[in-house]
Amino acid sequence: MLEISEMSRVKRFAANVAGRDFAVGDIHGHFTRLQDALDAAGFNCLVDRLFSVGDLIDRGPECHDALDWLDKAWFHPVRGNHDDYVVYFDTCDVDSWIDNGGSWFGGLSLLEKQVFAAQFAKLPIAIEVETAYGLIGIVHADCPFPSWQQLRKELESPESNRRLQELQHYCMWSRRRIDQQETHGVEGLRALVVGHTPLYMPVSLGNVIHIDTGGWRPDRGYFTLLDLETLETIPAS
Ligand SMILES: [Mn+2]
Repeated sequence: MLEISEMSRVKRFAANVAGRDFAVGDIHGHFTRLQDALDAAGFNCLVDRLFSVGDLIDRGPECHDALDWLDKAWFHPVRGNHDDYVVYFDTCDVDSWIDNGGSWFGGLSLLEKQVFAAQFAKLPIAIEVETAYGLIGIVHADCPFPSWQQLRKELESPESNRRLQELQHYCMWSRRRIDQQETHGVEGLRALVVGHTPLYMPVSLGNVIHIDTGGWRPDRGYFTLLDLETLETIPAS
C-alpha cells in the first residue's frame, strides 16, 4: 500500500527568468497531439516549462507514454482525478474507472502498475508558480476555499486524514464553480488555473481560468496553452 503522507502536496516554482511558462488542460493519453500543440507554439524545452492541470491518462491511445513525460525536466503536472485512480489502483472504484476510459491499465503487469502508482503518487495536488505579475495557482478541478493560503495551509498540515481526503477530492473532482458560474474568484493569487471540465473555449470566472478545451476529444477539441505571465492563450481565444 502506498503512503503519500510524506509526499509534497503543494509544489512551488520560482519565476522562470529564462523562458516562458505555459499551462495546458487535461491530456488523457494524447501526447502526440500535445507535442504538436507545443511545436505550434514554438515551445523550447531548454528554457520553457509546461504545467499541466493533470488527467494525463485514460480515454486516449498513448497512456503508457505518461511515464516518459513525467521524466521530462520541464513538465510539471498536478494530480487529476484520473491520475488518482492510478495511485490507488488496488483500492479504487475500478468499475467507474473503466467506465471513464481506464481499461488500458488492466492490461499492465502488476509490476508496471506499481511503477505507475509510485510515479503518480508523487504528483502534487496543487502547484504555485511565481510570475512577474503575481502568483499563479494550479489544481485539477477547483479550490475549495475563497483563499489560496487556506488551501495551502490545510493541504500541508491537515487536521485529520479524513479532512485531507475531502480536500483532495474537492480539488480533483468539483465542478461547482463552473456549473454555478461563480465569479468571486480565489484570493491570494493573480489567477487559478484549472481543467477537468471540457469547454469549447477557455472561460474565466473571476480570476479562475478554465483551460480544458478537450484536446483529447475526437472532434472539436484542441489543446489550449495558457501563458502564465501574460495570461494570453495559444491559440488566441
Ligand atoms: Mn478530470
